[in-house]
Amino acid sequence: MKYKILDMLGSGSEFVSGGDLSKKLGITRSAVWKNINNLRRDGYKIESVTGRGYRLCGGPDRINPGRLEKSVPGKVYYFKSTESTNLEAKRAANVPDRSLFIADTQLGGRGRLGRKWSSPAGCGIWMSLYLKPKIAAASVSQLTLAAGLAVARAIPTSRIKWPNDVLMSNKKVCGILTEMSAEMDRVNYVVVGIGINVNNEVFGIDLIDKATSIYRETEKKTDREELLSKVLKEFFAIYDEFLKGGFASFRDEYKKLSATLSKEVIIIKNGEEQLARAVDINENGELIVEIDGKREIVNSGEVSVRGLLGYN
Ligand code: BT5
Repeated sequence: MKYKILDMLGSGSEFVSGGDLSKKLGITRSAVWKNINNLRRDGYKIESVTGRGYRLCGGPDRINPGRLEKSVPGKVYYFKSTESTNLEAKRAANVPDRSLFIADTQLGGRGRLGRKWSSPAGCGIWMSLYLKPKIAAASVSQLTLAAGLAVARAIPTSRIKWPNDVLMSNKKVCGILTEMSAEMDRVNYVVVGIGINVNNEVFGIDLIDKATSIYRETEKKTDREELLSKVLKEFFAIYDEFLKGGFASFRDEYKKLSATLSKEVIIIKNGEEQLARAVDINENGELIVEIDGKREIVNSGEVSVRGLLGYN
């Protein structure tokens, strides 16, 4: 009930009377009042003025799993603190398709190739989607691109660095780690892990040159729950299209938002660096580069791509 009240208070610019809330929700005014107090205890700032009603002035900087349920077709699993949401999703057995694992902080957040992902409390979105797509294992890496596009749609001015980063001002605001369990002929499940730096004010010395947050770029705090609902909405819309039409269904848009195309890049394969120019992303989601005038296909699993200038 308290989340229904929250929805009715909406984005918070207008007062909503206690009478209206009680009529529309079919509860007594004292039940409204109790729920409002409950929300205040959760950290929501709700103003009340006699004769006008209630107005939402600010949310808690906290993720409320109950509010997310309507954005997730499967189940929501929330952890105040855990090692890694990707690990939680992989360890879980028999969870419904399209479930969400989300944590306020990760103690052992992971990037690709055993790298670490910094996931401090109270400021980011650290989440994993558990999916059971009926697709070939070879297409699973395209889900990383789908997630990148979903995040880029949700964060104005951001661009996608192929294959798994989203950038703002050429710095990494989001990283994606897709893992799967598959047999020869079928995919058992896929876990798409997404980390977004939302309200981070500071980064450690090791990250400050390459990482940023939405807050550092816009100087405004973002409601994490709102952003998360946007990302989920975009992701599931792209995912539905992907299941019908593959990567081709979002390739054009992906290319438009690419920070990698038309750039000089360094391809790092087995520790060897090669200078190349990124020219296209093909129908399988692979990067096409030109090296000494010759076209080559770069598959996301085998290389790192680095820009010549700065991080992108
Ligand atoms: C990634 O790997 O970018 C994938 C990150 C996936 C994180 C999510 S959070 C939820 C889920 N649960 C997990 O345990 N993981 C997923 P990669 O391309 O390998 O980049 C890792 C590198 O990014 C590190 O070596 C650092 O240089 C840098 N890095 C670490 N933390 C960062 C942060 N918070 N913001 C930006 N860059 C970061």
